[in-house]
Amino acid sequence: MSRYLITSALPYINGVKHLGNLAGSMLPADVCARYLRRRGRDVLYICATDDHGTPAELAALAAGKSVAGYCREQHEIQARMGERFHLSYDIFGRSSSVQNSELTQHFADRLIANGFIEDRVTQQIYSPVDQRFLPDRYVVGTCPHCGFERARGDQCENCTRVLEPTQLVKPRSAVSGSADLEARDTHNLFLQLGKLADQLREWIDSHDDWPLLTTSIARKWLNEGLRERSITRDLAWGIPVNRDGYEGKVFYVWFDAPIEYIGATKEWADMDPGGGRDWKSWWFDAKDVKHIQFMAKDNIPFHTIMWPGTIMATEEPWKLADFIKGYSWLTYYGGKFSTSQGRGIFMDTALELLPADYWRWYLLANAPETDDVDFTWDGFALCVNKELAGTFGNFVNRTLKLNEKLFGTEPGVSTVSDGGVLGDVETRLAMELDARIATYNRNFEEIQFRKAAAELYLIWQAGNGYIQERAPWKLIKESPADAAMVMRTSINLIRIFATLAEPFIPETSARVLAAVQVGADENHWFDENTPMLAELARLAPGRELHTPDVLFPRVGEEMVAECVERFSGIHAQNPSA
Ligand code: B3M
Ligand code: ZN
Repeated sequence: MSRYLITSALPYINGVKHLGNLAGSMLPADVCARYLRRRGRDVLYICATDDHGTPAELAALAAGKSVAGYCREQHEIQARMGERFHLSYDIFGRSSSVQNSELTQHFADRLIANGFIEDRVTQQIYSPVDQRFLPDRYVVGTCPHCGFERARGDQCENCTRVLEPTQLVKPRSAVSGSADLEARDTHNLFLQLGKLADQLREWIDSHDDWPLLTTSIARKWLNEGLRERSITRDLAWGIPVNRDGYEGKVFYVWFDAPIEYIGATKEWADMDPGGGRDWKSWWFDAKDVKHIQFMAKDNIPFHTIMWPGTIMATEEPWKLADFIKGYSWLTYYGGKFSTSQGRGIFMDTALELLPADYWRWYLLANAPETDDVDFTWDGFALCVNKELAGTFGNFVNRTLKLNEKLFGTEPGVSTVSDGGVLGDVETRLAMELDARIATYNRNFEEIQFRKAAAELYLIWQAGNGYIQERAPWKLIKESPADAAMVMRTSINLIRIFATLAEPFIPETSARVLAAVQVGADENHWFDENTPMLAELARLAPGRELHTPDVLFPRVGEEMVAECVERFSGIHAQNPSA
């Protein structure tokens, strides 16, 4: 049986992430990990902060802190935020760890030994006003391809083309805004990606099951021709290059960041006091491992070209991705979520407004899987009010309240009652569940979580349809035994719905299972082979039930209006933040 290695793109260290970051990487990776664990598979879910890069350096400077200290603090903040969103990482590591530093040196050594690295003198932009070399992304100007005026020197955010800062029209420093820039000679290590082009193309071609978004971006890069890419920088913050003549240089953040997938696995192993965790077995010659990566589309070039190219150039059997799931953008009222402009909703403020499950559900049920998806507060309220409050929440609360009314023992407590046998309506319901749950599982296996969420919603709806059709509040007068059976069936549906919902809304799922007193021993997943008719009678008469408070209070018009106003992005900040 395969083991599953799941990674989500590593969030940059500087600042709390916005919902767009969450939607395109950490959240779907979490759902994937949760589903696979429920299926009894051996799963390792890796994430970490991407600690290096100039944004971290500049943010620390602005905060008047040492970069290392700043990163330590920010890591804590992001780790706590992940917990509060119930992201079930096995490790949330740091790319500035010793483990990653050692691995990065190893990778670079292999690349050099295997002849894929060239030392090259280039001209680098130097800013006399800032008294430093400016990394590519800190030179901004007009994109030569699409005319976007705030293109960065490494990549145009608008057309996603990769750039060199010298290609920009009207370049200026992003640090000071100074247009007084000069080119100075420096030398750096360059990875000769061109030598790997055939091997990379073959690898991409061998994965025709990948999303089109992923393969089309990879092919666009291959078709444009792969140029040498520098893997070191003239900077202070980063992993130092341990070679004579490279003093004052560090590895490029995008060189060491993907290596941290492995580095974090080593951090995970090193944290185990028993020493029983074998990090290498997940990555090196790991033929039994299925490696699934999640990321937003701007990260796809690095994961389909640069990172696999680096692995290939080591000529060692490091694990390549088996599946790369890319996501389009979540936009905010048609524009980008912007950290720098404080536009949109960030993980911390989101949780001040509503519990994590509201956000998890919305972001997964509306994931930008093929096209961009636009967040609006109206759209958000409509979705959670209809699907969470009106369907799942409503079914659970209404069923348990009714059971209390019909078979209650004391306020808030009732029992599963005895009497009656499953009839035709229940058989039909079970058949519908059999079919839908098969689809639901297939959606997960195919990494189509948006489709899975849509299916789950239909499953929940079947519950409301059932209780409406059977109307136990009327049935109780004609046939108390049948009413008891319908209520028992509905309570079993609650358990089924909550179990199935766990990958999406784990907090509520646990709450509901606790209300119907389903403990870990009884909490098994439903697969393609589970006969659902038997599951409809699983929770037997006599079980005590606790009616929970309303699971999902509705998001009202007032809150929508307030949020539209509050999160319009008027809080302009320092562009480095
Ligand atoms: N930190 C970019 C991002 O957060 C980058 C991903 C690294 S994955 C190895 O979107
Ligand atoms: Zn452009």
